[in-house]
Amino acid sequence: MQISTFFAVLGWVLSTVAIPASPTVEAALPTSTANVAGLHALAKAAGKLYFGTATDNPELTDQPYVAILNNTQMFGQITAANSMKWDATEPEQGVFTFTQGDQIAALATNDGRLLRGHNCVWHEQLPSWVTSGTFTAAEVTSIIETHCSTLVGHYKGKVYSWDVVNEPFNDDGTFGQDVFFNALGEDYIAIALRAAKAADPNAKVYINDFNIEGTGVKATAMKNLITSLKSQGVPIDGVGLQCHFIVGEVPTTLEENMREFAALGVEVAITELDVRMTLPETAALLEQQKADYQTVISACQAVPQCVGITVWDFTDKFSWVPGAFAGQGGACPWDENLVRKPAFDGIVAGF
Ligand code: 9MR
Repeated sequence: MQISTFFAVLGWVLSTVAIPASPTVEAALPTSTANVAGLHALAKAAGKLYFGTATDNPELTDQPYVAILNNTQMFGQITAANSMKWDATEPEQGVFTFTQGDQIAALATNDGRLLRGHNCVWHEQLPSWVTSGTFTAAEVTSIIETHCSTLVGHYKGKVYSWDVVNEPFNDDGTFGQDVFFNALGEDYIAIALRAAKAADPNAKVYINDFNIEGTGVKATAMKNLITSLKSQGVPIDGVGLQCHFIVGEVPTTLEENMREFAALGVEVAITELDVRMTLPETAALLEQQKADYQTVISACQAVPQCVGITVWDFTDKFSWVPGAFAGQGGACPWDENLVRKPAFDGIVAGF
């Protein structure tokens, strides 16, 4: 056999034989080909305030990761994935710890980047003193006010926007039953927003949720809440669309929905973008994921009130997805080896 024929046959065999998952196959998957200075630079050039990422304290010992994170052309905004949450910041009543949150804040502010605060009031990641205490409505009010004003006050002047209330709704558009709602009904939302705004009047106060990215009952519930808050004079500056999507399932009404939010007089941000898939990754899945990322960026691009986009960490190495959904992953624009995926090019194309 001629040597060229041999290689042609070998190439055919390699391209047709299903090889079990291994580093060899991963290396054969398509990667990014875009040659750009950075995603934040593109976002700015496109008129947006930022392209950013979530990050977490344990990740900051990973030097190759940090090198990408600290590229201010790539990421112009940072969110703490965990270290500004209630369990991290007020583990005992009245005892506040900001060391971990400050480390994330410094990453942003030392480099002149924007910081999103995440979050003041949420039914998850609460310390047990909040969830297992027996409190009157007046006490819960005071607990919310103390937490929000101390947390937001600590970061006063450093935060572009706060997710003051996180995930208040069930998927059917009813309010989640948590320690706050059970004591105060939906009034807890206004209490938190007012306390946060008073603590840092220059920070935008947001409500952030998932499954409100497309039109539907949950998005309608959020719109009704925003309308109601505005009619009562409660501060509300923005709505965060988390955008934890599944490959091939980006809502077709994303742009229309963002316009409807904007029409209420609030800004919109994409706060926690990732696009997960059932593993293993394949070339076809990565191509669809690229298209999905592009769809999301394009929708934000089309709506002037969409101020920016945050990915919920940029690498599969540190994604929350595999820990939350068995057998799923691959959700981020960089792979586990910090190699840019086609999804990166989807983001570039979206701008
Ligand atoms: O990324 C966060 C992960 O490390 C935590 O274990 C998890 C706990 O619920 O929270 C993750 O972040 C969530 C965010 O705060 C709110 N929206 C959903 C995110 C993914 O769960």
